[in-house]
Amino acid sequence: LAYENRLRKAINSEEFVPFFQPLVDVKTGQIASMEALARWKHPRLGLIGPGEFVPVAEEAGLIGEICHQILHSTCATAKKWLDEGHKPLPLAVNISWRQFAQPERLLLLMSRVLDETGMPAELIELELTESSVMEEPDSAIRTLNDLREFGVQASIDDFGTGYSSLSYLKRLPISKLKIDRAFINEVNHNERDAAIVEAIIQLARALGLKTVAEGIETQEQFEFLREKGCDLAQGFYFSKPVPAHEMEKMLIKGG
Ligand code: G
Ligand code: G
Ligand code: NA
Ligand code: MN
Repeated sequence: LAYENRLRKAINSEEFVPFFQPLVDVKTGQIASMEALARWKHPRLGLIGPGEFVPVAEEAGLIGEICHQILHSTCATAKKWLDEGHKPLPLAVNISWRQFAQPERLLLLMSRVLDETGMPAELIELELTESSVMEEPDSAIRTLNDLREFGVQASIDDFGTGYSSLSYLKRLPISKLKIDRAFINEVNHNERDAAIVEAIIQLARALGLKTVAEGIETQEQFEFLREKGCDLAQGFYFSKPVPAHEMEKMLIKGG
């Protein structure tokens, strides 16, 4: 309960901020999109990662408010970059399964934030885990179609670590599969991981989806993915998640 109360206080003092990590186009090496990752900027303890506070916030029913703060701040920042003449880039935001399970609230939140910030819906992409979507796939398809009507896209995060029904995967209105970094770690040394990554890329291609490889830390990993035809890559090899002002320095003006 103590932690829960501190979370409430932090929500009131707007201590949740997005960090940004670039996604690189494997063919051109250029930044092609960004992912917003929540951080709690604690006045005394410094930066706290989502691995610590997201599970507590979900349990306490506070994840919606934190998400609102992150989404609002992310969209306001991205809109500022657009207004300053930076190239429009898609922006991915993580959505917890708890929020995805309340589609009316999620749609309302999206429309409010888009109204408040003026951010074009077409540049927003929600990242969902396999379990968020596969728990109640028919309902997920409806929600994703509603979001799409709005202009908002979706992708499946950490693909390969949950369970996906292929018969539903082929029906999901999504645009990307993000290959979990667990398969990328040893991709140059473990033939099974290499085979899995290659198979995911081919599956995605057959379904008309783009692939993102997460957790790229070395040039060898990047080269493997380029050779196999992965579309986008993300990881410390390019950049760790950074505050907005550092992300802005990486963007190309007028590009
Ligand atoms: O940034 P980091 O590697 O610490 O993120 C850890 C986890 O927290 C990731 O799985 C990511 O999906 C999740 N996460 C990051 N930001 C958010 C957010 O704004 N909302 C939700 N629900 N999860 C997030
Ligand atoms: O679950 P999700 O994919 O949203 O998690 C993203 C998390 O992965 C972020 O918290 C980010 O800090 C972390 N991350 C991003 N790139 C790398 C990387 O190259 N290596 C490792 N170990 N973690 C990464
Ligand atoms: Na993510
Ligand atoms: Mn992921």
